[in-house]
Amino acid sequence: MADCIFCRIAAGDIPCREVHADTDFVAFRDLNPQAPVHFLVIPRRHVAALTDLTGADADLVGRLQVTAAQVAAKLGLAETGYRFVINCGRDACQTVPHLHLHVLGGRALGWPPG
Ligand code: DGP
Repeated sequence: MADCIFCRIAAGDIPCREVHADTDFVAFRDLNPQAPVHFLVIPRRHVAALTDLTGADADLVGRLQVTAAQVAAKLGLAETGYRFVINCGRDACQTVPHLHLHVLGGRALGWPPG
């Protein structure tokens, strides 16, 4: 989608600090990091939000999480741990309407989240 910022990042039209790229997913550092390590994993295919997923997307979402875990390990987070976050919609503060998985680590994270 031409007007989607994450589609444009996936297409290479907007620069990012990439940490992983393959046929289906791109991972890059968050512009506004909330932890010493904070990256996003997105599917190249445009999906606006969790609410748009169907059963046909189960494999995509599973591989999204496996990819995120592998990148987290590559960045040294496997031993100390990390958190996955997917914000969906207004109440969860989703600001970019392209499905993205936040991976946060590198410090002790508080719980419950705000
Ligand atoms: P969310 O609130 O879940 O929609 O988070 C969107 C995140 O995307 C937010 O933490 C900031 C990040 N972000 C927004 N625009 C850009 C961008 O152009 N580049 C990068 N690297 N991150 C971005």
